[in-house]
Amino acid sequence: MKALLLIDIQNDFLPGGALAVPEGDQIIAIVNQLQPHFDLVVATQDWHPALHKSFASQHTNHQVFQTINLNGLEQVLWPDHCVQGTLGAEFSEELEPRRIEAIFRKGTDIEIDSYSGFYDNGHRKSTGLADYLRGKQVRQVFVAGLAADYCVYYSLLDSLEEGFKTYLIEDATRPISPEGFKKAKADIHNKGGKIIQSGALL
Ligand code: VGL
Ligand code: ZN
Repeated sequence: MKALLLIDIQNDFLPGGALAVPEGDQIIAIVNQLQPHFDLVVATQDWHPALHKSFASQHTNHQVFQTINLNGLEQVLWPDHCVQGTLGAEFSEELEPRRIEAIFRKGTDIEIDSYSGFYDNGHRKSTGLADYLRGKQVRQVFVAGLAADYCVYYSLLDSLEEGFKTYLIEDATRPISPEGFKKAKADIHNKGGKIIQSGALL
């Protein structure tokens, strides 16, 4: 079975949002076109408590996009984003919701960030996504969404590590930093992931 994994297509990651990814809105039409071509569509939702420690606002004398050590892990400090229950945390209204069979929320623990849809950044806690996919007989995981160099990238790494044949749909993602995305793609390729375009699936 083939699954389409939609990462964090939420208002705060779209133009006008709190942590807007440049051109993030341009992936949505492609994602909607792709959905009927999969056996299973699953989404992740970045879902932070208001006082999450990945937010620069929770650290005095620190700026947004600075890096700190948070409980032993390197942590980029983000603007407040995807706060539970806010409009910014909602999926884009343009995203077709009807084929999404399950939503995996992440970033809910105030003390640790979670880029991947599978595990937190310390690999301490699982979201259950890998077992869910295995339970549905999924062998191939195709990843799209935002942001290419953070949550999409870390989800791809975990998907590979969990043994799924893993694909990045390149034109169905956008990065925060183009340089970061370049490195991420090289890493994914080196670890056995495939980088494809949506046209190959339509
Ligand atoms: C993300 C930074 C912080 C993402 C989430 O979805 O890529 N990036 N939280
Ligand atoms: Zn976040």
